[in-house]
Amino acid sequence: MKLLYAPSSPFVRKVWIVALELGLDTQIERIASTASPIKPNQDLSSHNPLGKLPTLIRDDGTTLFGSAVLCDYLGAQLPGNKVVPTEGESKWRALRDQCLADGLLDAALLVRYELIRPEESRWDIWTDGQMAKIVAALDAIEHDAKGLGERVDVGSIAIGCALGYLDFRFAALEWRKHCPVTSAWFQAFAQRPSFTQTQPA
Ligand SMILES: N[C@@H](CCC(=O)N[C@@H](CS)C(=O)NCC(=O)O)C(=O)O
Repeated sequence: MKLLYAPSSPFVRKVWIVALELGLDTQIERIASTASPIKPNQDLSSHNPLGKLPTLIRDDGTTLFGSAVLCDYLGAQLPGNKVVPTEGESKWRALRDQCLADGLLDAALLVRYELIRPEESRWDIWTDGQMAKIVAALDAIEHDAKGLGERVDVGSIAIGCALGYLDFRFAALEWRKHCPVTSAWFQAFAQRPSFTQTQPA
């Protein structure tokens, strides 16, 4: 399998951490790529019509995209694993947390993409609306943070990647000040080798 990736992408990071935690990383060749909403990458678009990363090229040449789909696909290679749970309440908890963290990241990327615009075309109300979504997602994460505990599943991994991205691109937000329980959890979780090896660059 080949994973088209960019080292700064939090969605790529989530997929790669899932691969590392499942021990599937050795079966995946990583190919550096680029993605931009305004400068289409023809090679990437030939594999993924949305032109987004991550994109996975399977051994038979077919492609998968959408980081949640890729995590599901990797999980399906090792039935019964706990990283991508497929049954019971642990499945819904992991999927919900992944959706929450991915939504936070979608809002964060929209804020970043707003900065691509010429200054006179930027719209503060739009940016404020996306920032409000980030804060609301953080509130929800903090509300349930005690439940994160020792969990290492696609939901807690997604939350870790979202927090790591805020540290990387939104340090001024100082999310730890508002989220003490999450902050304590993240301090320990971020020590995992899968996290330290995938620091955004
Ligand atoms: N929902 C997608 C989001 C992926 C995404 O937005 N990736 C960014 C890089 S972090 C990208 O490719 N952006 C290029 C674009 O929006 O055209 C997923 O979960 O994979």
